[in-house]
Amino acid sequence: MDMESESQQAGAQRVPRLLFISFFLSLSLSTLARAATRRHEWEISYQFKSPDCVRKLAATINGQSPGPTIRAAQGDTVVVSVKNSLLTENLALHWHGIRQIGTPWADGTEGVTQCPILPGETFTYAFAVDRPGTYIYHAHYGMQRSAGLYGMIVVAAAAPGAEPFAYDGEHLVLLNDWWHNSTYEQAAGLASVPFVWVGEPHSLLINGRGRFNCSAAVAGTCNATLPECAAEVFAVETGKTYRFRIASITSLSALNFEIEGHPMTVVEADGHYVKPFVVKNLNIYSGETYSVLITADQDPNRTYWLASNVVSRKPGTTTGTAILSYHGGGSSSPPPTTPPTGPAWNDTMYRFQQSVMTVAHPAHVEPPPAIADRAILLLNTQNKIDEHIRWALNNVSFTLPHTPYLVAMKRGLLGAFDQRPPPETYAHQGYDIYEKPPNPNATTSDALYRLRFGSVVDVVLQNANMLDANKSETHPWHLHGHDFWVLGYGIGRFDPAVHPASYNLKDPILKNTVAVHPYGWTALRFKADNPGVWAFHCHIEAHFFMGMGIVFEEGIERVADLPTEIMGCGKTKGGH
Ligand SMILES: *[C@@H]1O[C@H](CO)[C@@H](O)[C@H](O)[C@H]1NC(C)=O
Ligand SMILES: *[C@@H]1O[C@H](CO)[C@@H](O)[C@H](O)[C@H]1NC(C)=O
Ligand SMILES: *[C@@H]1O[C@H](CO)[C@@H](O)[C@H](O)[C@H]1NC(C)=O
Ligand SMILES: *[C@@H]1O[C@H](CO)[C@@H](O)[C@H](O)[C@H]1NC(C)=O
Ligand SMILES: *[C@@H]1O[C@H](CO)[C@@H](O)[C@H](O)[C@H]1NC(C)=O
Ligand SMILES: *[C@@H]1O[C@H](CO)[C@@H](O)[C@H](O)[C@H]1NC(C)=O
Ligand SMILES: *[C@@H]1O[C@H](CO)[C@@H](O)[C@H](O)[C@H]1NC(C)=O
Ligand SMILES: *[C@@H]1O[C@H](CO)[C@@H](O)[C@H](O)[C@H]1NC(C)=O
Ligand SMILES: [Cu+2]
Repeated sequence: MDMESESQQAGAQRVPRLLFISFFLSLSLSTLARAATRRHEWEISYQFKSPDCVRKLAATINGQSPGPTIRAAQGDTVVVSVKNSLLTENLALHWHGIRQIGTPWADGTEGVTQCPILPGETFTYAFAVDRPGTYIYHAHYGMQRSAGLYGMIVVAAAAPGAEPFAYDGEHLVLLNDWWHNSTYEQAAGLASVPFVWVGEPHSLLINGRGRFNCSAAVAGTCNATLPECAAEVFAVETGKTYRFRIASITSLSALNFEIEGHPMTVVEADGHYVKPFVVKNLNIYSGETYSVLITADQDPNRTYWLASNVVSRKPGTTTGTAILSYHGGGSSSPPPTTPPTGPAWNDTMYRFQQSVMTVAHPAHVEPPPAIADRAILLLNTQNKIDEHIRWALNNVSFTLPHTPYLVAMKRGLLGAFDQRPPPETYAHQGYDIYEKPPNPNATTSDALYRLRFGSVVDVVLQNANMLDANKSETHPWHLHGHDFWVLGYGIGRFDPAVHPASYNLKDPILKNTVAVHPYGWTALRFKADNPGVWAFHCHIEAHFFMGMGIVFEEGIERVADLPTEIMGCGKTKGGH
């Protein structure tokens, strides 16, 4: 049961004691006085689902995929007890966009912050939601997220009127892509020689609903009249303004989202208020969230499409659709038009411009530190290791250790991972980002970047050509444990002697996920002020699986005693 309950500091004894005490210390008394605790009890199991009318096993939360929405208010504590009933599969759940200040063990990143939750076990996550905004949760173990384990977190502002915009009603839009192949099939393909690629998604889902053409499905697996795969209907009333909270949890696809006939004013990105701008449609990358406002000012006697289209890769998937319905949702008839098809999939500059336009709301600017203590330049390349296709950063393709870094570092288990520091930079002057990698060979490593506590760190992500000629993809990079300022974007080769002069230090947006455009670069800055160990990786499920990530450590000595619940795998004794 998803027994959500609120209690004013009641029931603390139900949280594992260690988790709670450490967590308690990190909260101020004034916050405690008014904060509520939002409790959820989740059971994770495989069930037959037909999200796009085709029957497939999906990993569900209390029988649902997407899982239940977590609703809380700023300053609340969220407690989710997760029972793994997957029978033969481990599990970990990540709270995407929640910084886990004081609770680094609750980040839910298998191999980084915890051991996996074993079948039959229950693990309790407890963390504060310290900022209002739109967030996501999802599995963070293997490619489990693409099996359907995901949902939304909505944190309301603590005080009414605290937000720099107003609206009459709210809707949630959770975008995803979906395959009929199992995650095991997909992962085995990625790790095979020769490489087997699953291809473009079979469908695009909006709030877990899509539509596959049954005549193309295996006989007996597809039923187009199932209520489960009927398009979601979003109800509006004439003259009112609605906030749509939009999140993308795609495994692969960059998406463009449009509400036919209703321009959108972008007001929030990843939990931060945006200097409002109006778009006909919104580009959204995996791991990003936005809030947009629309006004219901069109002919109420017909319905309108909500449409999700693949961009950045040559699309092979039908538009994902839902329906906007006036008169409070009176009609669910399909609109009389064809669904919007979005911009040209290869129009990089169209997407680039929206990225550049996303800056902080004038009344909510948090200026970044003027200079950084350290700059890390990361060249993103596709490589080969022992004939396997991998992704690498500065020639290093990431692998997760068996002992979570948080445990290994706190307990001094030096043999648990590669102790050599990974490369800070690459030969940027001589590297032609438009050519196939001259030497595609790379190495694998589980080394991590150790950051001085409190230091200011710049990261520049440089995109490049893949193993195939004339090909460079968009990568949405996500940082755990922090938000970063987005200082700048470019297309072409980043030059550390030139481009930092053009950084936006005036009103950059803070985000937790950002796009690196094809053949482009993106520059970020963050403060290493959250004690813990934090993953930073491409949010494309296949890319992270193939090594596209790194890990940061900061202030490990300041992390409180770890809960034993996160331990029990890998090395448990010190030495080499
Ligand atoms: C996905 O499933 C289809 C149909 O069963 C199969 O032909 C294809 O090889 C599978 N792809 C992968 C990567 O396993
Ligand atoms: C479904 O596929 C069949 C066969 O390929 C095609 O004739 C039909 O037009 C398709 N239907 C839709 C709604 O796209
Ligand atoms: C398809 O689903 C509908 C609605 O649940 C059901 O009435 C119908 O029997 C199903 N068709 C088949 C062939 O299973
Ligand atoms: C919608 O339908 C109602 C009732 O038929 C009619 O009075 C109204 O004028 C129509 N509105 C528009 C914009 O066509
Ligand atoms: C996009 O691809 C089409 C062909 O598919 C080509 O005609 C067009 O020039 C391309 N546009 C851009 C911006 O590259
Ligand atoms: C990667 O390693 C190769 C040698 O194996 C070297 O030639 C190349 O310059 C390195 N690339 C980067 C980006 O460091
Ligand atoms: C890359 O590695 C392969 C085999 O591992 C080797 O045959 C090849 O010569 C290497 N390429 C370069 C340019 O060193
Ligand atoms: C890549 O692009 C260049 C320049 O646009 C062109 O000359 C070349 O033929 C292309 N190569 C391939 C394999 O498409
Ligand atoms: Cu990627």
